[in-house]
Amino acid sequence: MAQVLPALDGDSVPEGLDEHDLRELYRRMVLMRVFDERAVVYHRQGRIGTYALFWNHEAIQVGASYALRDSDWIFPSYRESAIGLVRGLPPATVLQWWRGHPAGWWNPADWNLGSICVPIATHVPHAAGLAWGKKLKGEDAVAMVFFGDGATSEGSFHEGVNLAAVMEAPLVLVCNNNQWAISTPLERQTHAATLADKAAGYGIPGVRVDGLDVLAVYVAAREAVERARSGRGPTLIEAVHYRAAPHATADDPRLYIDLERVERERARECLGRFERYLSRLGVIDDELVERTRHAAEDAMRAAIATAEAEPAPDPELVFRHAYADPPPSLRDG
Ligand SMILES: Cc1ncc(C[n+]2csc(CCOP(=O)(O)OP(=O)(O)O)c2C)c(N)n1
Ligand SMILES: [Mg+2]
Repeated sequence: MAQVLPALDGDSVPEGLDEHDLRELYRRMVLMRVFDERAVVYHRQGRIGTYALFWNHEAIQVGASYALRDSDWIFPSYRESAIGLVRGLPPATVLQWWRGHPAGWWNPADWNLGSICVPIATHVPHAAGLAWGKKLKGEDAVAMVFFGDGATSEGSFHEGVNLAAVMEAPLVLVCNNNQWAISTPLERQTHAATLADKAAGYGIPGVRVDGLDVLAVYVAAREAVERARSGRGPTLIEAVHYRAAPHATADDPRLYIDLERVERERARECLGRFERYLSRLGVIDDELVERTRHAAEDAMRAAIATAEAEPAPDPELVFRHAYADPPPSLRDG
């Protein structure tokens, strides 16, 4: 099993990244962080529905997706609901999704971005199939699928990874190991020492990486993407951290989580850690930090206004794609 060492605690910059890349990674992380923080506030104000927080998962989502080209595909779970923002998907669209409005669904082919997947792991075979299809067509695009530690217990996970491995499909599997599946801890999920170890059973490489280190995640993803693109098949990346926010706005983790551990994890949160590293390197200063956060906050203010200005959908839409011939009870009702 390979191990990618964290880079942030030193001052080294991974080969191939320049100051522009570092600032862009920072901008994306701030955008995601501000989206998440504002979304929780909008939920509390009753302006969006139940919301799955991704606070402190930004390093995984931004680092891994930075290794992709726009022509590559991303398959998100609900935990990565806003990952399209890194490609310019309007935040209003994602807020619409959390409002349950049809305007929150995009055409995946417009952004090379799958729909937000709520059933655990069912998008892993979708991603494997798309990746295999790209290979069959002779295109050089790869697919990257995000899922949680709990997803590795699902049949769909096994089916998807196995298919991709056998077909040597260009797939990168990113497991966000936050060590909880709602209230089920990792040790009740698997007897394996690590989730990356599961890769051996499929005959593919497994990599463990610090999920709070955006650069380490990026380096691991870049290697996996290169491997996939050059026809050497899938890689399983296990990005390890510890969930430091509730599972979702409907959850009260105080009933089951180790609160002292959460406090320790919050002190190591990924954006502050990257910010300190970039300041040490002289890549960002206070003015840029302020400007970046304000730009993200302005974008979110505009996004919620746009989302709320959307007219309510036609209630008949619920039935439009459900029945070719509506039953009499609905037709006449
Ligand atoms: C097939 C299926 N079973 C059960 C659920 C209910 N459920 C929602 S989130 C969740 C936990 C998933 O945990 P994990 O895969 O670790 O992802 P995380 O939420 O930690 O990012 C479960 C069981 C579901 N959405 N889909
Ligand atoms: Mg989890």
